[in-house]
Amino acid sequence: MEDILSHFVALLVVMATCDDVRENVKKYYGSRLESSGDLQTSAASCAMPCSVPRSVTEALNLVHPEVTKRFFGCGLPFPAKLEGCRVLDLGSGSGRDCYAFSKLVGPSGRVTGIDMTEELITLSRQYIEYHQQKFGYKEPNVTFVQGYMEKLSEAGIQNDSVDVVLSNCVLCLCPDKKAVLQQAYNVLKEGGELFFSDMYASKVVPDHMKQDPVLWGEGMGGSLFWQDLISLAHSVGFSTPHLVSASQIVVHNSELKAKAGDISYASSTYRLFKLPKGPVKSEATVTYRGTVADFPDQLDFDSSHCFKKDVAVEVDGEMAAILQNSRFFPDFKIQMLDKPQTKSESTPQCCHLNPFLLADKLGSCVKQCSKTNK
Ligand SMILES: C[S@@+](CC[C@H](N)C(=O)[O-])C[C@H]1O[C@@H](n2cnc3c(N)ncnc32)[C@H](O)[C@@H]1O
Ligand SMILES: *[C@@H]1O[C@H](CO)[C@@H](O)[C@H](O)[C@H]1NC(C)=O
Ligand SMILES: CC(=O)N[C@H]1CO[C@H](CO)[C@@H](O)[C@@H]1O
Repeated sequence: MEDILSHFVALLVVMATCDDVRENVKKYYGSRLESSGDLQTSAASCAMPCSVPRSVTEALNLVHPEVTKRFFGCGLPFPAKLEGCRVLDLGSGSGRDCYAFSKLVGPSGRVTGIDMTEELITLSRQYIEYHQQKFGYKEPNVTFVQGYMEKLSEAGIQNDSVDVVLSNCVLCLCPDKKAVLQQAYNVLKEGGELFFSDMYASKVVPDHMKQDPVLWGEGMGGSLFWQDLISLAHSVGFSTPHLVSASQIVVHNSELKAKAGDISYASSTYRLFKLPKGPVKSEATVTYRGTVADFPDQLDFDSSHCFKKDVAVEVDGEMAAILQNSRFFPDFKIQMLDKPQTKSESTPQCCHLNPFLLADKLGSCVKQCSKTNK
């Protein structure tokens, strides 16, 4: 492995333009890495949050082993209530998540995976019929498109056409993150969401680390400082990101660890909604009806909102707007309070959105997961 790495580094000159960065990433994932075990961090093995709905585990277990072998994600971007949804997976790779989504959206839903790396698109397409038969569908509901997620309309994805955009460890490889978020926002229908897992840094990653091709390929060079996601999301029109789950990433390779210095990394999943542009949002009292599949007693919406069935709770204006405008609308009784949004919720530190704090809190559970994955 060290051999492959140094050979790989020798092949590359300093990356200066976006195109160079992309070519580097294509090589890294298209031909250098044979399987997830070749990655230099624990990103892929620490992906499992503590409790995963059974339907998700079952869907993942049905995916063909050749597809799963080339899984390079760092999380589990599987929101509740995907049935019937039109979903788009940015940077779909070998297609593991897409095939699991294909099962979860059911025959009336549809899944599009987009990836720029030809080897991976070719690999993912080889298993379309296999999964169609496995899931008992009359026709396949999944397609794989080769293209760039910065240019979704060129790839044939229309504006306002997608219910849920998903992604697993891709934004950290991408130099222009704002462009990607903007594209995701444009193709989403109003009320739709971007639900994605990615790597984040505990502080802004300095430029010299971005120039290092292996650090970039591992996602360590291009990871966003987690707080920067919040301003980026707002700048393209999304609601404030809600933190769903997080775990620490362990860098195994000592050379890379030294290069990272005092920066630590976490893998985390956030959800961001495309809400109608409207007047001031009002707080509300909301009651979960217990109607979302897999969540009869409690809907774990994010790390700070777990809605218990038939228990009325007050939520802030943005959460109220999310429930009112998204696919979760039928699952809640919503009573608007005539109180304008109070400012107290959005402290500048955003502790409730910090993946490093959440990862510490969930620490014992992460250990369990890494044990079962070894
Ligand atoms: C770390 S891998 C993750 C793949 C997949 N999501 C998974 O979980 O296995 C990153 C993927 O993103 C793709 N990718 C990176 N930048 C991209 C871009 N700008 N447009 C499309 N695909 C991109 C790469 O080709 C690679 O397959
Ligand atoms: C999609 O929406 C964006 C933002 O409103 C707009 O700039 C762009 O032209 C639209 N693309 C197409 C193909 O209609
Ligand atoms: C992307 C894709 O092929 N979607 C198909 C999924 O299945 C439905 C119903 O069978 C088709 O209408 C879609 O075209």
